Amino acid sequence: MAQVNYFLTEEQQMIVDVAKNITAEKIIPVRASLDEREEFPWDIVYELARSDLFGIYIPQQYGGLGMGCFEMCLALEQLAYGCIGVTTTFAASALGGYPILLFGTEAQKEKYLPSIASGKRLGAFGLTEVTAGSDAAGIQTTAIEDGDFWVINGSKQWITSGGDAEIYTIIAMTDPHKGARGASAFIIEKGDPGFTFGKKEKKLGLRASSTRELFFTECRIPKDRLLGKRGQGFILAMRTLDLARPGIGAIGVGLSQAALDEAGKHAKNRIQFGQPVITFQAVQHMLADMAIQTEAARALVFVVARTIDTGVKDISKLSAIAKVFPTDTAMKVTTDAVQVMGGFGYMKDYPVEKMMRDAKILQIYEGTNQIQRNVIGQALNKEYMN
Ligand code: COS
Repeated sequence: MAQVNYFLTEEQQMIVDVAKNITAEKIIPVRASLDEREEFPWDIVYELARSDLFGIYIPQQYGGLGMGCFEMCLALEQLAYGCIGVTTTFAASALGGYPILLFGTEAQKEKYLPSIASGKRLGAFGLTEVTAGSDAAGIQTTAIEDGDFWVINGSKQWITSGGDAEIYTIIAMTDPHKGARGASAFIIEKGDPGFTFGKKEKKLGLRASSTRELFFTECRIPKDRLLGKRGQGFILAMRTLDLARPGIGAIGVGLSQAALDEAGKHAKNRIQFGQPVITFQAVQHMLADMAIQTEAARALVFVVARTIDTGVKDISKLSAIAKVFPTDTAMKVTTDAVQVMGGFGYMKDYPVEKMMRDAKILQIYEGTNQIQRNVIGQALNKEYMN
């Protein structure tokens, strides 16, 4: 049966093959136990590090592979086919790396990017707080200049890889009276004085990924840890998320494909009324819709990622579109996979119940799908005014 041809180069096909092998050999065999025990996947992190995948988007001069958003999406889809908890650990490191790549000085890039590219140190991104999530400008963590230092006070909530990552890009208010324009970004290292972590959160899904609070109590960091200009923190966060959101779409595609494959194989083997349930039109139509949506989501993510890699400006709308559709699709497809498998689907003996639990976060993190629709709506509003 013909498959869609995405015309990958040899290098891109290699990324797919490497990620696919890691998924088959290292992720799928342990995903249920990582989920059950809420275990951080260090062995898989080391494997990903050995494979050079952490450096896909990082220029070669800083130890990376010098590729882009599209190749990240290729890898993320393949890894998500196995487990999106593990994949989120991988993606979150890039979320910590992108701001340094986009806004870092030469010295900051040289200091931090090689260890993120090699996977020796994991990156993380800290924006969300008790008072700020969707309202990214509502943060209350402060950074005050004190001689040659910045002194940071406050906390960050639900930070992926919090406590396990070593390099954090965080946003704090340097000029609170200026609102969004009073926010600045900083690089924080694990071990900085006054920087501590909360307990590991217990979650519905994504249980292989660690999530903790970050606490800053008179946390003193050298002046040169300011990332970008003072007051540029909000824009830095928005541009980082613009670059990362198609990757979340790609995770949705991988997860949808995995759920579809599980449901399809099961429907072929499950006999009811004397015949495989896949021969019933009711089941076929569900599988058909799952296949249509998954392929459409993949095509969308790939074409948006490739467009971003051409260097176009103002990608917020495209990036939001590439996050919303595949992640809404993942929620629908995983739910339908459970339905196709019936009682089996609901049992922990089969992987689709985990897939359905995991899918929910995709509609929430890196900007809820309601916020994405706001971003798209506001862009349309601007476009139609002209
Ligand atoms: N790129 C560059 N600049 C951007 C931008 C983007 N993607 N989005 C907004 N800006 C600029 C605006 O142009 C505006 O600049 P001016 O002050 O010069 O006019 C400034 O930033 C403020 O923008 P806006 O008024 O639109 O900000 P809002 O507070 O209304 O917030 C949303 C906009 C809701 C889109 C933003 O807060 C958001 O993305 N929230 C979700 C954050 C998120 O993803 N959280 C999840 C946790 S992080 S993993």
